[in-house]
Amino acid sequence: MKEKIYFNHDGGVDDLVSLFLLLKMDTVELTGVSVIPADCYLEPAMFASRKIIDRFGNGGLDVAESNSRPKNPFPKDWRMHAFYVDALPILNESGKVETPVAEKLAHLHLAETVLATEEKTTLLFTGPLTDLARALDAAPEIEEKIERLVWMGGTFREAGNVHEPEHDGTAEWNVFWDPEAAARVWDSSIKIELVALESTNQVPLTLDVRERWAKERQHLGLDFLGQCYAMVPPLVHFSTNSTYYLWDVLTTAFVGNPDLVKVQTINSIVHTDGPSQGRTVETAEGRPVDVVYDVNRDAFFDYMTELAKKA
Ligand code: AGV
Ligand code: CA
Repeated sequence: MKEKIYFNHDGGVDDLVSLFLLLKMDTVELTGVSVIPADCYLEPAMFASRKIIDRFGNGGLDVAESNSRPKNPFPKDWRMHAFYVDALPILNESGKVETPVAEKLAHLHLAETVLATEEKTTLLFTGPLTDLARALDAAPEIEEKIERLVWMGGTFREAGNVHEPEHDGTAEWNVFWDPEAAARVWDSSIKIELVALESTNQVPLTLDVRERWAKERQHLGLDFLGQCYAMVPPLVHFSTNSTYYLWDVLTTAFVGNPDLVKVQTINSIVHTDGPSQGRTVETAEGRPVDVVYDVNRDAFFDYMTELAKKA
């Protein structure tokens, strides 16, 4: 039987590529999709999501909008990426958008979908956890119907990826955007599987990967990957604040193929205030989370490339 997945994302290039790849996995069934305006603007991210489902899915889905708000907003330049994906000719060939916008807001859509699904649901989150925290407050009964949460978020290294005034650089962005939401989910009994910077640092966007997709662009899905990853800066000489990694795609690939990575259980807490807000810290008093800390880089790129070829 196929694993039931609910996907909440925040409209970045790798979030939208993740949606595409989920639609191509035959081991999973997407039960719902929602979009939070964190590392994106909501309107283009909603359109892009609906068009990706139209083009690469089999219908039957709607997409819910979140009205969640940040504690620490993302930089505008990064949020613009959703406009570029939404405008790709591959997604606009038909001239229409069929996948509907859901009537309910994202957190209520999540709760409703989880409760309406007979089996337990795996939650896949590739943006902040705000909608899950709100769903748990609005409908605590969903907790026992959640199989696990797979989240791109956090790090236990010294260096996070937040380089902002009044911060010490120890946080990962998806936690930093809404640290209280992460702490709320840490307080629940949900099994948490974290794809943290430890592993995503091992999958930067590099030129050899781009060249590989370019060479085989006669495959529609690889052309789509190539177009999407043309929008963001690769790692060439050294990593900067804007260097792009395949953060969310690794998280999504982990759901489809757990053999790609290594996992270790760590007891942790989330800092919600001060210059380290959004930092995840290992401590014996913390709650257990399963941390993906290592990945077979070549096997990962092979896996996602083969999946995309199915389009
Ligand atoms: O921290 C990684 C998260 C992932 O969910 N996002 C991007 C991925 O979708 C935020 C982010 C960190 N650095 C970035 C980000 C960058 N250089 N460009 C865009 N987004
Ligand atoms: Ca994201």
